[in-house]
This record gives sequence, structure tokens and C-alpha cells, in this order.
Amino acid sequence: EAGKQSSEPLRIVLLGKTGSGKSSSGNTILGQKKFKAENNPKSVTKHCQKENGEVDGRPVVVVDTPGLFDNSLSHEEINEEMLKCVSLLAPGPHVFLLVLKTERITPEQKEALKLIKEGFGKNSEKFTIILFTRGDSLEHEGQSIHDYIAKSDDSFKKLIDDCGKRFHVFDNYNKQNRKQVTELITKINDMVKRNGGSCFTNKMLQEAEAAIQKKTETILKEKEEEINREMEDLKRQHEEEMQEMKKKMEEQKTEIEQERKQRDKELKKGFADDLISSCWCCSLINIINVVPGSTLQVTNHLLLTSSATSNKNKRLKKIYFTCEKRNRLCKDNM
Ligand SMILES: Nc1nc2c(ncn2[C@@H]2O[C@H](COP(=O)(O)OP(=O)(O)OP(=O)(O)O)[C@@H](O)[C@H]2O)c(=O)[nH]1
Ligand SMILES: [Mg+2]
Repeated sequence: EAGKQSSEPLRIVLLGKTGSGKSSSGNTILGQKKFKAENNPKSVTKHCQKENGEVDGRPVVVVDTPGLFDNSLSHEEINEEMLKCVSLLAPGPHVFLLVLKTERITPEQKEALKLIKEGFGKNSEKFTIILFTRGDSLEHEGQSIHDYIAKSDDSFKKLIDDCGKRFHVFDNYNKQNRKQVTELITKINDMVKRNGGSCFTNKMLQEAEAAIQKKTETILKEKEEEINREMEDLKRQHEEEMQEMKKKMEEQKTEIEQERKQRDKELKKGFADDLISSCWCCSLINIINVVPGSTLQVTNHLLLTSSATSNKNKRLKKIYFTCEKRNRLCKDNM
């Protein structure tokens, strides 16, 4: 089995935050500058890139990736790149190198493994080795990587434990140091052996994707139910408001109707008052209408003439003139 393992190329994926030193580490492994690496505040590597080489006579294939977990890429882009980087190394990578800078430990560094597990599935931690870069800075400070880890907090130690305590340190500025590469390959080989010679397969990725899909669907379903509930609430609220409005309108209508009736009543009453007080003659005319030939008190009627004509009420004026006409008629008859 070991023979078979050494004859097939060792397939490596470099993962990590942008600027952590993935491309530089890829170049160190291959012993050639195949990947673009530079000090840039923005991410340098934009897409997965596959390069071949040899380490100690063993064929090696390295896939460099963009900062997949930096929030700079959309969910679809990350999925696409993850699928691509696993597919590029068909039947699958032997190792995920989680590249971390030896600097003050950031929350993102602690989150890195979680993100890999989320992206590639729980199984992926069996295939992960932490690769610290900037070994030169540690050396400059006279620190070993073990000192650095010993000083770190518990959550960072847990990250290393979760990766089966597998880690390695690179000084990417020391091109002559091939020992660091040989040691890394030995650590990868040990891990592969412990994994029964297997690699991380597309099937595992598909399982991880199915788990993500299921989670997404559950979230979507919950969201949909929430939206439906909100819609129902809104509909109910709207109906209640409409009912309330309808009720108010009915009340207003009744009120207006009552006011109108009241006004009519008052108008009629007022009019009748006017009629009686300022033109009682009209009543007499009415009597004449009902009982033709009744006696008329013409003098009284004439006395009212001035008050009726000065009244601005048109109806009253009309009645007055009718009165006068009839009055004359009655006079003639007398
Ligand atoms: N001192 C020191 N600097 C390093 C080391 N490794 C990488 N760097 C520097 O770190 C910077 C970023 O390195 P890259 O290899 O481009 O990082 P990356 O992870 O590929 O970055 P992206 O492609 O943007 O995701 C460069 O300026 C490198 O020279 C190292 O071991 N020591
Ligand atoms: Mg890069």
C-alpha cells in the first residue's frame, strides 16, 4: 500500500485567509515560483490554480486557492471554487494545508477550521494540517513554533487539537531550506497512512454540500413560514382596519343623515315660523285655497307687505306675491 501511495502524485490544497502566504507556500513546496505571491492589501489570487512538481523524487500536485473564507466572494463563487479545487485534484486531495500567519492570533484564524469544516464537511479535518508561515519572524524573535502555540489561548490550542495536532512551519523567504519541505511531506504521508491511504473525495464534498443544502432548505423553509405568518398578520390587520373604517364611515353617514334631517326639520320649522310671524296672510291664502270664499282680513295682509318684501327668503317672497295676487282676487270678490 505504501508503495502505491508513493507512486501516485501527492495532491495538496492550500487554504486560508488572503495574505496568509498560500501562494508563497505553494512556491516553496514546488521549489519554483509558479504562483503569483506579493504583499498586497487586496487579495492577489483570484481563482484556483493547479501546478505540478516534484519533491524528493515524488510527484506533487498543488492547488492554490483564493481566500475562500474572506467574505470577498459570494456563496456561489466559494462553492464553485471549492468544487473546482477538489475536482482539479481528482480523485481528491490528500491534504488541506490550512495556511496561517505566525502573528497575533485573530478571531478569523480561530474561525478558519470551522469554515473549512462548513465548506468541505466534518470529514475534512481528518485531512487538514496547519501550515504556519513567517517562520523567519519567529526565528528573529528567538521563538519556536511550540513556544508560539504554548502562548496561545485555549481556543487556538483547540483548533490545533481538532486538526489532530498536525502543524508545520515554513519560512517562505528561505528558498534554500528544502528540509522544511521534506518534513512537511513526511507529515502529510503520516497523515495519509493514518487515513488508510485515502484522500478527500468529491463524494465527501457532495455529502458536505448535501448537508449545506439541507441546512439552507431548512432555513429557507423557516423563513418562508415566517414570511407567511407575517403576511397573515398583515392581512388580518388590514381587514380589521378596513372594518373599522367601514364602521366609522357608516357612523359618519348616519350622523350626516341625522344632521341633515335635523337641519331640514329646523329649516321647516324656521320657515314655518317665518311664515306665521311675518306673513300670516299666507295662512289665510291657504285657508282660501281650502275653503274658497272665506273672509280675508285684507288690511292685516297689507300691513305685512313691507316685512315680506324686505325678507331675503325667496320662497317667502314668492308666497308673498302669491298672497298679494290672491288677495287682490279676494278683494275683487268682496
Ligand atoms: N516574512 C515572510 N513573509 C512571507 C512569508 N510567506 C509569505 N510572505 C509574504 O506575505 C505576503 C502574502 O503572501 P501570498 O503568498 O501572496 O499570500 P496569499 O495567501 O497567497 O494571498 P492571496 O493570494 O491574496 O490570498 C507576501 O508579501 C509574501 O512575501 C514568510 O514565510 N515570511
Ligand atoms: Mg495567493
